[in-house]
Amino acid sequence: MYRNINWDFSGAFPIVGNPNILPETTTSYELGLRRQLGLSYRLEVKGFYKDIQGLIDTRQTWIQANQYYTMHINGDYGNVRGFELILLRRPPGLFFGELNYTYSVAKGKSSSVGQGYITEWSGNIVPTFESYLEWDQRHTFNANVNLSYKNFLATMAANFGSGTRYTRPEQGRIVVENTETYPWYMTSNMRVSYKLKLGKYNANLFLYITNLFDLQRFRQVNDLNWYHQYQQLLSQFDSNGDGEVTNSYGQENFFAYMSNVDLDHDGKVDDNKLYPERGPYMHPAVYQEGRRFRIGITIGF
Ligand SMILES: [Ca+2]
Ligand SMILES: [Ca+2]
Repeated sequence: MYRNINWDFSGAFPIVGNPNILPETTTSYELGLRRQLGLSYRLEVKGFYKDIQGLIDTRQTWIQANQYYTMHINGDYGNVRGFELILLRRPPGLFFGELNYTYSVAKGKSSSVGQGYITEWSGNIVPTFESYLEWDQRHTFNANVNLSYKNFLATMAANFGSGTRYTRPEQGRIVVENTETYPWYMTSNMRVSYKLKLGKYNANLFLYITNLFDLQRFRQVNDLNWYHQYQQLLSQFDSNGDGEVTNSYGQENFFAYMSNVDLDHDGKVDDNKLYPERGPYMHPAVYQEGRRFRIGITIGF
């Protein structure tokens, strides 16, 4: 808001604040239904609709033909809608915990405060139509389940999210944002503990496992252009969508695909095209950390 309040235009692509800027306004509606099922279960269904007006973006103002500045304005709007299902089981009992699922769609004109600025700075045209917002994510599912028996407690927490959005690279000057999706992502942790007495002390023996299913998923890629190129190529040739192109769709199709992805001619898809998320030089750090075990004991005095 008060950024560059002295209107200093000495740098390239100056950007100034706007003390007249209004707060973003959100109108949200939520309709929910909560139902008790027996003594220990509860089911909740919620629908939500949220309109965000006056999302802050930037606009260019031209002083002379070769000089302009960029100012923050209340330019954009967004809209989030969806529903949520929650199933809860209270302790005590052998099993207790919570499951929840959310379906949501987020659309609007700009995902972040700087997006318009970056778009104009790179010489592109700011779109005047709606697209998916960067944080649009269709499905999320969370589970937190406990198993409790005598001195023994096991807790599992898992979060699943369908793919988040990215913008297709190299679209020319009119950029349609966030039409593409990354694959789904999941985290899963488990903690198992056993309470015991050590003399007069209370002790807790535990095993903590992160990435329980040892998944190799990613939420970002090393080189977006590279990733998008080979992902597109695969979906173009892989008619059954299992991630592989084989001879069974016809040799012509197979060879056309291989001529793009087997550049060392060893008959196999090159690694950097088989795992395009790792980029041309096979960057290893795009994935989530592998499964890990930690064992420990806590003693209470
Ligand atoms: Ca296939
Ligand atoms: Ca090869």
